[in-house]
Amino acid sequence: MIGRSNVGKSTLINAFLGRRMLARTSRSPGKTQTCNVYDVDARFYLLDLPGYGYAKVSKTQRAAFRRLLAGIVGTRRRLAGALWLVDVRHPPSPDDHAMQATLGAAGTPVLLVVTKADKVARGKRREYVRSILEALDIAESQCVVTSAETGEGIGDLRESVTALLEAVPS
Ligand SMILES: Nc1nc2c(ncn2[C@@H]2O[C@H](COP(=O)(O)OP(=O)(O)O)[C@@H](O)[C@H]2O)c(=O)[nH]1
Ligand SMILES: [Mg+2]
Repeated sequence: MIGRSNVGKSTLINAFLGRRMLARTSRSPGKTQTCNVYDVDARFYLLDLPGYGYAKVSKTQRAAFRRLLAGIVGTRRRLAGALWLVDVRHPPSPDDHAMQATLGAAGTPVLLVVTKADKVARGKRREYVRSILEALDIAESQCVVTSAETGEGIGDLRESVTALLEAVPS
């Protein structure tokens, strides 16, 4: 699971796992540079990567992040895919495009997870999501719209993750 700092990653992990305050939501974006690993029902591992795109991060930290990511998408076997989070309200940033290029180059299956759907009015939701999909050239079938606040899309996300796991060659 990967996304810009503050995109709602920790909150979504908690909603996904159905537990509260397991993944800590922090007030200091960009600080967590470790990869948290969750064993989900002994079925698969969910990797919680550090958020990217936060300005106040040192060059050393950036390099460490790139190595971590390269190790995960480049050499790990049986990686089912990347859950890539973007905030419904924000057009994709240069950092997002760079992340897409990295995942694409590695051939990692990507599921785009749009977060914080509750932050835009229902009537405008489709329009916001469509413009993100267009900017990233991603198909609707490769995308899940979620809100950890209301629980919207969390069931769909679980189903999409199951589909990714089932597609892993054994
Ligand atoms: N309204 C709303 N706020 C959210 C949602 N998910 C996360 N947030 C808020 O967004 C901020 C960043 O969330 P966090 O999970 O710490 O982001 P992270 O840096 O990506 O791990 C926090 O203030 C959360 O309460 C959501 O679905 N809806
Ligand atoms: Mg977090």
